[in-house]
Amino acid sequence: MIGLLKKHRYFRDHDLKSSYDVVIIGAGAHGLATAYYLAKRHGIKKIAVLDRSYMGAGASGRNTTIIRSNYLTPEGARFYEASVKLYESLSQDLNFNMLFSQHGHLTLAHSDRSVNTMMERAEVNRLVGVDSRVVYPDEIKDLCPQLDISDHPTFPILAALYHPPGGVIRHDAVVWGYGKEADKMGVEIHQYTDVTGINVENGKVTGVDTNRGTIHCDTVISCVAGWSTLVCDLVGVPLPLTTHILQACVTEPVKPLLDKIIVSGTLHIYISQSDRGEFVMGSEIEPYSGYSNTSTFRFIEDLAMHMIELLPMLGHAKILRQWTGYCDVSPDYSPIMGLTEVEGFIIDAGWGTYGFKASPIVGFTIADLIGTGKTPELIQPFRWARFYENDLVSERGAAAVSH
Ligand code: PYC
Repeated sequence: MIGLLKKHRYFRDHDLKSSYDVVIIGAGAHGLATAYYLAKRHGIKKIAVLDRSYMGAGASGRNTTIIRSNYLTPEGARFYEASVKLYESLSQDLNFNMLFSQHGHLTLAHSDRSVNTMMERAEVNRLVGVDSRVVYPDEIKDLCPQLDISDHPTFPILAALYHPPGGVIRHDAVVWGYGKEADKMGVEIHQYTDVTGINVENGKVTGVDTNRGTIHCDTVISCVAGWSTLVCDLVGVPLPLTTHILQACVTEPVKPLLDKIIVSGTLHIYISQSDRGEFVMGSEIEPYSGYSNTSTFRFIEDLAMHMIELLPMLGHAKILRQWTGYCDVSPDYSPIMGLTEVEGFIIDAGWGTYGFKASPIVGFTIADLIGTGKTPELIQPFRWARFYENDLVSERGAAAVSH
């Protein structure tokens, strides 16, 4: 059994060494992408990626796989556009079929206020080169004949933000692809390795303590999504985040029916159909914060009620399974990335419900930050210091379904 466990299809097991150049905490898509780009672009190969669980166990392995860049702020739209571009060539770059399909993304507007927000997003998107525009019911009907555009729903559809490059990708494949290629370049992935302390001397990181021993290193990156506040507490870096649960579910697989991703902020829902035929559906974050992982019947009831109003044919679909994940929400609904007051300790946190779609560009830019010593322009707006420099990036209007 032990022998079997030591053989992984996409990466090798190693004894934990007493020192590395870089330690990355979290073997999800962000951590593995960072390791991959550090090795590939900067030749840094003495890297340990540590995870207290298995590779991809957290939000990377359980999300609704949506990729898009139609954000509200120029900073957000530019950043996610760079991520979409990396996703477009990821299957080739990692030699791994990611099942990426860019069928288009429609964010529905059911009130004059949200039509205005869609117009503002379309304008910002156009200015920074993101393909999106406002469309009205006749065109919405052509784009997605399954939607009920009549005045029967409680909240009829008035318009939508149409984002043609929006798509879905096989989330576990992103994790496996980055892990496999990072491993090939010498990166060590250590599963079931729990970081219990981060050591600092004279304001500089000197290493980490784990359940398997102490590691010496100059650079530690925290890529642990919903666990960020706990890891950052180990090093005394406070994060202005609250942790909430997000619920989602999938139906049984049916024939291909829906090729657009549909999002409604007013109804707090989003849906896409996977290549396997399942409808993948989710809602907004729960209003209470905490680390419960209990799925609720209320979520399924509310979601089904709203989904069926928009897409009546879903009334026949059976729910196969539901799950919950953790989301860290920052005061301005934008992530927090880059240097901290502790030299050598780098954060990648505050991803709300939109972290998975940022994985490639997070890895790319954090690797550049470490490799060159300079904060890349794309992530400068998301620095931790913005909270006391009064320089927020308010993404409330487009960060997730409910905002
Ligand atoms: O921000 O696109 C998004 C999203 C999809 C599911 C949750 N958030």
